[in-house]
Amino acid sequence: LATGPVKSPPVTVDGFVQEFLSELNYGQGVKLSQSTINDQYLALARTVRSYLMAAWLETGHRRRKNPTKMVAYLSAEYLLGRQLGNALLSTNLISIAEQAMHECGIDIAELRAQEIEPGLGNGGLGRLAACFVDSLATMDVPTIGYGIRYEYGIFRQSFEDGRQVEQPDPWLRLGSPWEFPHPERAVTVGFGGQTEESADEEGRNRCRWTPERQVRGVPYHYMVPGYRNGVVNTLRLWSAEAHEGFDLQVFNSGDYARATQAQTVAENISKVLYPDDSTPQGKELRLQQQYFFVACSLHDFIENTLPGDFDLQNLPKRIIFQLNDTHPVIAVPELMRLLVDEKGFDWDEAWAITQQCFAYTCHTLLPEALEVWPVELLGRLLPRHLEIIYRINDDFLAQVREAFPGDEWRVRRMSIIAEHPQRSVRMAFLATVAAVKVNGVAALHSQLLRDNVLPDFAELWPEKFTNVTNGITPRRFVRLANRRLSGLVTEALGTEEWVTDLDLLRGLEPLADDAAFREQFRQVKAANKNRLALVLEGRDGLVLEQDHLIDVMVKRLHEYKRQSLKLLHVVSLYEGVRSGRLPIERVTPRTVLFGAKAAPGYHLAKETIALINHVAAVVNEDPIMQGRLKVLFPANYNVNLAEKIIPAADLSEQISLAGKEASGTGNMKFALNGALTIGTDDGANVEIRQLVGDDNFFLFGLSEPEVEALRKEGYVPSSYYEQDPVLRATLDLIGSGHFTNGSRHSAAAVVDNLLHHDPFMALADFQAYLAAQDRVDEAYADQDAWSRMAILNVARCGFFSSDRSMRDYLDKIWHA
Ligand code: 26Y
Repeated sequence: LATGPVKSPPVTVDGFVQEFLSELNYGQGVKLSQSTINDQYLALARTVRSYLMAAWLETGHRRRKNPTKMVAYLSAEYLLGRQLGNALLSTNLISIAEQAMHECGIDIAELRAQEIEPGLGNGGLGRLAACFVDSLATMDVPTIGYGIRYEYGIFRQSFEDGRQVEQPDPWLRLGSPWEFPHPERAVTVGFGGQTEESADEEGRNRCRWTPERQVRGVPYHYMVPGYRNGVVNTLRLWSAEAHEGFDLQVFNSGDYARATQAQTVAENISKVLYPDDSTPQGKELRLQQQYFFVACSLHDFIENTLPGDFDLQNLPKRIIFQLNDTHPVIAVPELMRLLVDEKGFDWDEAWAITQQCFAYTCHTLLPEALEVWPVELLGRLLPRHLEIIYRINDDFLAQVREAFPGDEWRVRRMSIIAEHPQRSVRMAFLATVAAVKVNGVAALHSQLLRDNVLPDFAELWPEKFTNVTNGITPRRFVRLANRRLSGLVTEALGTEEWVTDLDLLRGLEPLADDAAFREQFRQVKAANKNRLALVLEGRDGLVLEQDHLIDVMVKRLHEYKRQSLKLLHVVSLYEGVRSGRLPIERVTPRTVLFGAKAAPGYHLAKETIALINHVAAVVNEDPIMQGRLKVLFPANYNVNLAEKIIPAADLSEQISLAGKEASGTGNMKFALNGALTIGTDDGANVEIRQLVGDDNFFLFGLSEPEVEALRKEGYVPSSYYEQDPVLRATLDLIGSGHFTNGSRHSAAAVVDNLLHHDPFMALADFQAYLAAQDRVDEAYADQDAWSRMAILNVARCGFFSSDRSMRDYLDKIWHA
């Protein structure tokens, strides 16, 4: 084993060139002169990855020698983003690799652009998992990330006539140099079949599950490098394969389709990421995915990671399984099954162990987003697990009855089994019953989780509930994404330590009052806008006005996030100028940049996308705006585009209805890259505002208690339309078909919904939002004052490092 943290010599440019050429010649089998860009990309990736290999082996070796309590992060999604840049950063090889490629006559930027990002997640939850594993490696916490190696990640979005069209994302088509398959560590997973009881040798009743069919889970390992610390942790993603290839007899008889049918069915399990990130439709395949990866992961940890003679009584001393939302919660009955049915533990012993091995993070507040599985489906797919869930529920409800004698209403409310509208298993309840701790993802969210989502459980077990505010990795989202700001910060602080100790950004505070620093800070932003302009031009043929205020709303498209409110603001400006209400000189030159994917089955979200594109087309073409207002909507927002957009933003739109966004993490990325936030008192916005100060944050809108009060009172959206002439003119212009080629029809879905339903109260917040945007304009007019505010945002947001989130999990939950 190597002794150093990274493969040491040769780290000269010449040495690197030699290694690169050797990878090209002997790894790819091509000469430089004949090589394609993809050959070069693969050779560079392999060269860089070899510098992580020694550290990877060393980390594994060290952990086996000195076993401690590990963290197993169970997540159905990891939205990793491109790997090459991060590998270069963590090995400190950026500059050497750049020079080496230059000597070979290669533009390294072109190679980096060749990489297709693994889009194995939908949005915030998946990206959070990626940030967390980065921090855990950087902090040298023994961690293993478990998940699914989807063959197709989140769909690629394009627009046709402004409407979203989804294409598959074959991210593995050109091969990935970042994954290492380990078929020899494959695991078998069962589905369906029956259970039966029989007596064991000691005459005790034992249950046996005989699955009807089996699937093979093949692990693929990915490196998770720590930042320049010689640590590389493992992300283990499972791929589904047929248990026994195909049926040769049937194949030989000529029925090829039937011969490979079992194979197809098995492979479908890890074929594609579900693109819904809200309503958990009762999709059988999704439940299969969940059980598949969780069963593989538990088996892998217990049989392959623990030593052979390990006494499972001590399991809680060696592992904590963190449940990333309810998606992996079927792990709870699976661990019970392993302990009771396969390892011969008594029920009570097994439950005592299980209850110490799990912790649960909830990421939502929308009741409709809480996963439930119909009993009928669960019983068909996982009959033994359903029995186990019933028994867990019986024991749990007995506990409730004991704590609250005679309160049968409470018992019904708290039952893991819901009876209506159909008998189903409430996965969040199961998770809460099993977990050592239950946490929300921002202070407000954790409070509302206790008060509104799981109040009965919080009453029964107040000490079980806690908060860990989300964070983001400063490596990818500042150091990599914003090299210029990073350089400026390092120069100003005289150290690069901030990359792993983000609280050091506090040292920038005095510089907010330094005119020269403010000027440098503005130059950074200008250069980032320039880079974004080049990206958008090349990728989408869009022209970014670099002297505009860049106003950004990027996130999944959801009614509660209120992209439509942002759109109303845009149209109100345009309508104001057209109607003469608003003198054009009073419009701050502004580009509104949207990025958003809608779940393919989410009608209103897709209509909203189309409407934004229609408005963009008209506003951008109308000479009346004289280049003062532009709307850009590049398709296929993803991690890579985020890394280009966020550093260029002036204004960050975080405008969800208060009480609906659990945390948000984009909000943190913007603030740390020197954008100011216009936002509601929601999710982590609350904490951002507390930290940066009211003067450096544009707050608007109803508070969460006000939302509740208004709802109680009876919310009538049309009354705002009637009372506010600006809102009326704005909605009327959209409704008139002005943006939709005279067709009122295509705007109607959005307008009618706002006027007659508006469950997320966009109209109630409209006036306050416009007033806040006026404050933005006023502040932006004084560039020096604006820069001062932006610098203070950077200086005061060190708290939002995911390193701090990990410390919180370690202290409050894992004790690893
Ligand atoms: C079960 C399936 C339908 C499903 C799939 C994905 C359900 C939910 C999701 C994803 C949810 C998600 O991304 N939630 C976001 O988590 C972030 C990280 O905690 C939060 O910052 C953000 O507010 C929340 O919406």
